Amino acid sequence: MNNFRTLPDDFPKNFLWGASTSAFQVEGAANEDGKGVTIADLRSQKSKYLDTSVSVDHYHHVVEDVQLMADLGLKSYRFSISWARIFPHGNDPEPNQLGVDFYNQLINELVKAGIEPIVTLFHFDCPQSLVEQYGGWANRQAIDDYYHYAKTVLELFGDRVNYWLTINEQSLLANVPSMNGISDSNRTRLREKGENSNYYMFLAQAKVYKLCHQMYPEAKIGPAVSYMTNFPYDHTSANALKSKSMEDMISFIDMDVALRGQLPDYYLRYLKDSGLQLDIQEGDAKILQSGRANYLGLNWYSTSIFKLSDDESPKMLDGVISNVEKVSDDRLMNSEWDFSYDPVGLRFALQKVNDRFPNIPIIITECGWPEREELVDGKVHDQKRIKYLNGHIYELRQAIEDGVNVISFNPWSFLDLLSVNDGISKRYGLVFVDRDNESAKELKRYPKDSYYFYQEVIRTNAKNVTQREIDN
Ligand code: BGP
Repeated sequence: MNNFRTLPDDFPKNFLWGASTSAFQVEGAANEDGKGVTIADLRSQKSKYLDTSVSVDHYHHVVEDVQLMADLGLKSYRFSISWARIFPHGNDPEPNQLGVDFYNQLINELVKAGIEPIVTLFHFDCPQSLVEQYGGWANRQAIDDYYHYAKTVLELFGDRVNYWLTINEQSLLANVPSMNGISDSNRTRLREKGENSNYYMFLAQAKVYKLCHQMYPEAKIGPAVSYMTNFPYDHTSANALKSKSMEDMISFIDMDVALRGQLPDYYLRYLKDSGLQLDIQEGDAKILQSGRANYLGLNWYSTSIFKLSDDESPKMLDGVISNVEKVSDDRLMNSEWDFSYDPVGLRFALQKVNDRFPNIPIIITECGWPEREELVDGKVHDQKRIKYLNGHIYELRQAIEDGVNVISFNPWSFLDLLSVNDGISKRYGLVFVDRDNESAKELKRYPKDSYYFYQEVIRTNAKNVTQREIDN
């Protein structure tokens, strides 16, 4: 008798081909229908590009946008709920009905079109009021307020949502505390606040994992983790170790806590070496242990090469990563924004995750290629994005055939949107939105060439992706 499992030989029939966005990056209507101000709103106002007030106005184009998704053939759509649209101050006694109505409309339109909603609860947009009230995530109180918000959202929409993501790219929020509205003039105190916000976010999520399993035993819930695959500059052990420890601190930490229910040793060592104290209280360990994720969302874009540097000043994030220098590799196709095209890196990354957590279900929650683009006669010939998609889908199939349990692929982004720091000229969309940093114009939507390429991927379950490389 053969007891070995049979490896899959292609994408499964029920594979969820999707696309991804987040609330503040697409919705607009930042001050409409009772929504409260968020940190993302304030950060965008300080940017030299455009702010969140209109963005690409998905709030008022929701029916049209879901129709475009349906025409594309999407099986899933990953988006986020704006906490401050549900609770304008983050912790109001009652939810804001108009905000609830908006997400009901969106979710109902998706369900009607046969598109599975994949919902992120918190994507870089902490309600500003929580920062004013008590310092936001730098305070333990945020655990209860996030829990209350998540519970409300699970109650409101859980009958139609099977996939939940608790926090998007927590490690980024922890290491760049200003993204959560956390500040301090003293650098060490700022890092300590950042690490405590990290700890509180772990505790808050553990409580929400547990709650979700109780409320909806069939649902899947997990973190959306930023996964940058790092390669050492050379084969010296010192560079290899540095590159590994960066991956641990930026990516695996969020997976390890979510799936193993405890703080990993490499993180405790980092805290000790940096002289940073966590606000650990009795009962915390039990909370982390008793609430675990049951799948992973991975945001994966590209690979990077790092080299140890003699310069002590932090070269990456806000202090965690020091003595390191990013080295560009001219052998790869690079974008203006320092993204490299390295699809085999995705397969490699997925194998590593699967080695660490065998057979864990994985959703690729982001993966995408930025370009400056212009509309010519109503068309956008985004050949590089097609090359990017083709290469990554090709390698995704390899990973699935390796035995990695990938169940869904959601490229970033469904439509052009507000990038975190670079306005709308850094476009990722399958659908072009006719606006620029200066003017909202008419916000008309135009499917790009990549939209039609991806439509064929979905229609054929990727049978059109036969070559590792296509020309750009
Ligand atoms: C991820 C974020 C997204 C998205 C993407 C692209 O880190 O989860 O929100 O913006 O990166 O980054 P950027 O907007 O900086 O180009």
